[in-house]
Amino acid sequence: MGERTVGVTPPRVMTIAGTDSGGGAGAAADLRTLAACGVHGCVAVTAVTVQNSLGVTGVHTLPPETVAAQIVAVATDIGLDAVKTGMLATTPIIRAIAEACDRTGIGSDGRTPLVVDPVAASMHGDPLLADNALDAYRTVLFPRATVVTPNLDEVRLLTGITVGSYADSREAARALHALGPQWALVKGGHLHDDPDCVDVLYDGETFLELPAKRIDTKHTHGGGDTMASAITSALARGASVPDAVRFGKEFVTNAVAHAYPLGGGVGPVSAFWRLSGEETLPTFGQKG
Ligand code: PXL
Repeated sequence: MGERTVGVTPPRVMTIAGTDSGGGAGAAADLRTLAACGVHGCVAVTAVTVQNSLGVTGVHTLPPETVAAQIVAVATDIGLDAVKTGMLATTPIIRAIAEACDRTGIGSDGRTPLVVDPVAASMHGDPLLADNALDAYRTVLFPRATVVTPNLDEVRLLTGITVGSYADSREAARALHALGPQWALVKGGHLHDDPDCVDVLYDGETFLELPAKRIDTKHTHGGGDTMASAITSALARGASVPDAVRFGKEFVTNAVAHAYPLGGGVGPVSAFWRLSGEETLPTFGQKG
């Protein structure tokens, strides 16, 4: 009795992301997913969004040097086993992140894996990225990425390719890979005619097609963030990129299946599916 116990440090993951005041997407979705995947989540905040289930009504970006300082402070003390980017907002922020990654061994030099989810807009179409920042993604961040994970809208913005078939997905994966990441993942979730949601993963040599059954729900807020975070957690555990992507795909498919309504608009996918059931939680006579 009275003995102190010290736990085992889990793998450490940083998300470089914006906040969503509604708690559906961005850093909140990332941290929920990282917790559900059993890794320690750290955050470098890039921007604060004023947001609820109906959309984004304001964005306040942080100074690029504050974003970079968060990365360096964590990497040089706590250490990081994998890093993920989400909403990065502006070209100066992207440049500052790249510099901080180079200083701390994050990215394609092979030390700490870097997952780049090139967030451009909310699912309501609200812009989360300056127009001129697409080029910074292409030329600054993609060459440093272990894997990039755009959805089809982001694919179109980044490559000019409108994907309507698997052949288009492969062409887009080739175009994305040519920008320098080790792997390109073209997600099929936005290909609404496809009952299989096939994602295409490409390393410059081989295409892997990853299907998952489409789940019929409008509540998919934070789905991309959740998938990329689950992928990042697996990389932090030492998974290969194909295994990490398979894990992320299964994780987000379950999260979409457990999505819940919130507010009057679009609800979030739920990383809670991974946690043990309610019977293990204490009851406090709570309402509802
Ligand atoms: O899901 C993409 C995303 C990422 N980050 C923030 C967001 C959103 C979508 O709304 O608000 C902060």
